[in-house]
Amino acid sequence: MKATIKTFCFALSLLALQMGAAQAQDMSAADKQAMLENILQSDKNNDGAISRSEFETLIKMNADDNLGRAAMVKRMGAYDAAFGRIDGNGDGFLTQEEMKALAEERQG
Ligand SMILES: [Ca+2]
Ligand SMILES: [Ca+2]
Repeated sequence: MKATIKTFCFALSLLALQMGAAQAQDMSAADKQAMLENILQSDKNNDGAISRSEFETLIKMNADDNLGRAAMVKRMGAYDAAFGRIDGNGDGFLTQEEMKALAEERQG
């Protein structure tokens, strides 16, 4: 198995990011599980980071499952905007650190 603890921790950080503080309380356990599975599946090369193409896959899977804000991003085709907002250093990959930074951002 190549799905290591590193990958799992990465998935959890992304999960926290996508749920957001308020949405976390509204998501059912089934929804959380579905999103976690989507995250693990979207990191196709298991490098612990989400590339731009992997991100689009993830958003589409989440949108199909009606998770978080993914449906809105998909409907608007706002992949670049959503990705760019998370990719703090602009290198084209979403790392754990970047997703933690965004997850810790409080809106409003
Ligand atoms: Ca990857
Ligand atoms: Ca980056």
